[in-house]
Amino acid sequence: MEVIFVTSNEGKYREVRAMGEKYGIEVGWIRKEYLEPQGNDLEEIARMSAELLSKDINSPFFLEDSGLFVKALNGFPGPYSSYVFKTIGNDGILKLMEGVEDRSAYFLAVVAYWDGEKVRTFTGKVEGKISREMRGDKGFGYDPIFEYEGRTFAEMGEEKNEYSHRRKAVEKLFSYISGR
Ligand code: ITT
Repeated sequence: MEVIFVTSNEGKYREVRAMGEKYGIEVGWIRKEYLEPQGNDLEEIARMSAELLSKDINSPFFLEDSGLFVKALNGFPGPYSSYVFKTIGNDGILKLMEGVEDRSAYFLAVVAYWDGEKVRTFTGKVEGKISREMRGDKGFGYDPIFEYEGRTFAEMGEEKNEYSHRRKAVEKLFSYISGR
């Protein structure tokens, strides 16, 4: 069985392709930046993005929208994670967190699957902490500053896929479409 993943982010695609193997699902890739409506609700953004994209893609597909939510920053950057990463990046988040004791943060992933008729969403969440400095050279995005049980995602490599927000959301999708 093949299903198409629409994303401009190669790091995300690689992770999701590896997750498909367990379910016998081949993950195809449309490398594309698509229109994401602005808003405060990740699930709503993902759903609307998929509805818009469905006008251009003639087969079932999914996309995945994620965000990093930092407790001491009242959930920032949240739905603006992509823009914030491109502008102030990991250095910028670490600066905002200087002197802050409560480092709690979580990643949220929303998968939006277009089955040819309608959109269905699946979510996944992982709780962790913002590290004091960047550590590790694997992964992508905020991985060097997101600590899970003492190690950053960028220090873990493949192992990240066992705990990640993306894994949880994507596995819900894969078990839905494979009936497993
Ligand atoms: P799309 O084309 O799939 O939208 P994107 O990189 O814009 O790719 P998102 O909007 O979902 O993806 O991601 C928001 C930001 O959060 C972006 O800067 C990512 O690098 C970062 N991010 C998402 N998932 C991450 C993860 O697992 N680890 C570290 N950073 C992550």
